[in-house]
Amino acid sequence: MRTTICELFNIEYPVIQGGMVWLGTWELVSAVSEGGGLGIIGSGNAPPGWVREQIRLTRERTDKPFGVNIMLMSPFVEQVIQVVLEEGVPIVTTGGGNPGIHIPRLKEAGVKVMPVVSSVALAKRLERAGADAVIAEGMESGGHIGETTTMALVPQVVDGVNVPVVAAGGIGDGRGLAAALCLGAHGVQMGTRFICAEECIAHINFKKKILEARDRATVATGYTTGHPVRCLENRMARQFAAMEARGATVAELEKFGEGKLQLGVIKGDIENGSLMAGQVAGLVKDIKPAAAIIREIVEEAERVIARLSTSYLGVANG
Ligand code: TUI
Repeated sequence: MRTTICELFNIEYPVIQGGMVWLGTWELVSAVSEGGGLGIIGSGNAPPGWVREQIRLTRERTDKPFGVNIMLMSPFVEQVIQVVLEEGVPIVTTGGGNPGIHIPRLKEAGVKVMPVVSSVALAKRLERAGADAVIAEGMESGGHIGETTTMALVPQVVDGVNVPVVAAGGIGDGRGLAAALCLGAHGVQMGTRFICAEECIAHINFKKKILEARDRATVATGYTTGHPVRCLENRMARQFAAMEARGATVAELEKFGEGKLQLGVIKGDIENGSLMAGQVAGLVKDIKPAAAIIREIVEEAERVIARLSTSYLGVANG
C-alpha cells in the first residue's frame, strides 16, 4: 500500500504514530519506524536537552526516517526547533496551534513539515506557508482536540488544499485506514492504538484501562479554558469537570492539572492521573509489537478495499 505520503517521507506504509506527550519516546518511535511506519518523538513541554537525547537514542536503533512533534504551547518551542535543526531531523509535525511563523526556518533547512490542523482555514493558510502535507485531526482523538469530527473534517480539508492529507482521530484498525483513504486522505496518524504497542513505555495500568475501555469511555474536558482535552473518564476527569462547572479559573484548573498526565500514563495512577486517549480506545483489544500493529492494519485495510471493490453487499459485521 504505497501512497504519496510514503513517497514524501520515504516510508513503507502510510501509517504515522502520533507524537504523544510522555509516550512518543525512542522505544516506540524506533519500533514504529523499523516496522515501516513513521515514528514521531512527542516533545510536549519537554526541555530541548530531553528532545536531543530522544533523537540520538532513536538514531542508535533505526536508520529509517522518523520525526519530532513540536507542541506549540510549550515554553521551549524555539529551542526545540533549534535542536531539530542541529540534529538534522528530516520531518516535523506540529500540534496545539498555528506553526506558520516557524515553517520558513524549517523549510530552509530541508525539513519536511506536516502540521496538525482541525480546520480547513488553517490547512489552507499552512499550505500557503509551505507545509508539505497536513494532518486533519478530528475531535475523536485523544489529548488536545478541535471541534469537528474526522468524518466531516477530512474530506473538507482534502477539497481545500493540494498537498497530501493524513487523517487522524478515531482511527484504530484497518477499517479506519480504508475509510480514511475513501475520504481522500493518503495516510493515517494513530496515537491510542500505539499506546498498546509492546514498545510503548505507558504504564501497564494505563494500557489495561485502554484494553477494558468501551465505546463511551472517554470524555472531553477543558472547554472553559479554550483548550479542550479528551481523556478516559476517571476520578481526575470528574474532578476537573466539577471544577469547571463551579466556575474555577483557568489558573486554578492549570494548577490542578499540573503533573497529572505523567501521574496517569507513566506512574500508572489511573484514578488521579490524566489518561489522554481517543474514542478508539474501545477498539483496542491487544498489546503487540508496533510492527505487528502496522502490518495488521495495512493487511486489514487491503482486505476491506478488495471486498468493497467486488461487492457492497457483505455479510453484516463481516
Ligand atoms: O496537539 C495535539 N494533541 C495534544 S497536545 C497535548 S499537550 C496538552 N496538555 C495539556 C493541555 C493541553 C495540551 C496533548 N494532546 N493534537 C494536535 C492538535 N492540534 N489538535 C488540535 C490542534 C490545533 C488546535 C489549534 C491545531 C491548530 C490550532 O490552531 C489555532 C489557531 O491559531 O488557528
